[in-house]
Amino acid sequence: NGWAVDGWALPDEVLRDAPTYTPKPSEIADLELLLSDAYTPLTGFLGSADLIALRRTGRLADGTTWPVPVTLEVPRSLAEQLDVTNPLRRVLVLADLEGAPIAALDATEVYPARKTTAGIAGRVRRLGDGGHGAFRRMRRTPAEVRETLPAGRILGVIADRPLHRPQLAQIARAARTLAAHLLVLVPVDSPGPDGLAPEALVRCVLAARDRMPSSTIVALPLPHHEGDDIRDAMLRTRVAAAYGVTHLLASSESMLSGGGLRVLVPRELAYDGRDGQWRSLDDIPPKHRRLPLTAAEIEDHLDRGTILPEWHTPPAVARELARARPPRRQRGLVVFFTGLSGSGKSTMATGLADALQESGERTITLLDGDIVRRHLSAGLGFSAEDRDTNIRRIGWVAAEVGRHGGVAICCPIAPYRDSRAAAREFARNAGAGFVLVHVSTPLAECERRDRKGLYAKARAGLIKGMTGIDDPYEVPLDAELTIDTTGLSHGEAVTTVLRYLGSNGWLDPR
Ligand code: PPS
Repeated sequence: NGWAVDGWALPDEVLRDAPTYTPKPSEIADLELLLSDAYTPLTGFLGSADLIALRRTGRLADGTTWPVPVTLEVPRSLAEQLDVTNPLRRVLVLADLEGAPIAALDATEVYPARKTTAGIAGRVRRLGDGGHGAFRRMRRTPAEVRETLPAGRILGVIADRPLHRPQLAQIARAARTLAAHLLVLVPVDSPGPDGLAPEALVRCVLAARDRMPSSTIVALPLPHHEGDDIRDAMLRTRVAAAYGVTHLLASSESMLSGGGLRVLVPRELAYDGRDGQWRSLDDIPPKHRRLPLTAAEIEDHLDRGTILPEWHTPPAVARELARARPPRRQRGLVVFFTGLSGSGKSTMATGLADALQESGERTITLLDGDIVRRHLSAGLGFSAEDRDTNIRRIGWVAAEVGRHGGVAICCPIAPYRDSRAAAREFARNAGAGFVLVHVSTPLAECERRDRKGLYAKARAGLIKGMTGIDDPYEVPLDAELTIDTTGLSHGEAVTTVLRYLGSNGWLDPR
């Protein structure tokens, strides 16, 4: 088996002629971990026999325990280009988001996955030099890391959130008790649970470094596998073990020992007001005891722009966090109006933009329907696919505005939940806020207004696919604000939005 050894022969023509595919981000993260051997003993994406065995028994077909399905799904049309019986025609090149090759996959099985996709199983081998990207130098393979670790116990910490004093105290205690070297693994796959960009998380962890015992810090893409936190936790444990961790500080209760590694559930610590030390809750009389801030309390400090208190967070960490999550009144924001044609979204969006231009507190980009369809989405029509593309484009541009601290105001019909969810996700990944305003004016009222005469035409059958008449509008279930403009004046509708933004900290209080 030429694959297992470094000298897997891959003639240049095979690579040149092989189809190229860019997997989705979580699959790329899996791929990186496969290539670095962090998923040992896995060497590639799983096939149907392993997936069936895994579902039934929690083990692969050969009996190896393994927590999560590690799979690759591609469009069926692409899978059809591969011939798994021919070693020269079964190679698929996997590329990053920019199209640069990351790996070659030697497909040994193609199996049906969803309606329009197929799963591809097979070993992977790295192509190229491992790529670039922020903090790339911190992305080291398990073998590289293990080589630099001292002999003896290795205390592992998975830092998917910044480390504040309570966590730092737990780490210091555990390292002291075990006489262990510390290995901090920082997941940098996607924004963490609190919406912090991966680079910002790394900066926050590095900012706490001088408060830790002697340590090794490694960044790695730990993907999230949908719908199963326990199995994800088990996978994290496996990966930590591959990196040489002997004792892992649990970051969630679902972490279990296994794979030759012990999971330590740390004691709950509190701040002792008498001497400023962090110690076990039970050792501090209640009136001197301060509990660690919850994630929500930390978020709230950041949203308001109040400095995290020094008893809780080292100032260097607080500074990095404040830079990464500026107060809401300065943070980028996407205000996304959705609703039927004639519901009043454009009018409200324009009114909001005008009000903010007048106060001068924010820079505004108005992504108005007309402008968008004339420039950004020129050539798109009103098919389901075109509408989806239109909304994703708007969402992407809006998120970029938000990334740079601006306010983007959008007002397309945006009839589909999935496209709106994508827009929300873009904003989140850019570190911007997202406020969905459902302009819920009923169809009857929109039709009565019928400023452009489109409803009349649609009723007469002169135009097809009019939203609300013969094309669906999926009512949002996740709107931050719902406004029916029936009987509301222009000013009242805009004031409602301004009040919402003001009372949630996105604007100076009004
Ligand atoms: S979408 O679905 O979000 O991509 O639509 P959007 O970009 O907002 O464009 C909606 C405007 O295009 C006009 N128009 C139609 N709307 C709905 N259905 C059909 N078939 C259609 N054909 C043209 C309509 O004037 C919409 O403008 P607004 O401002 O919403 O009234």
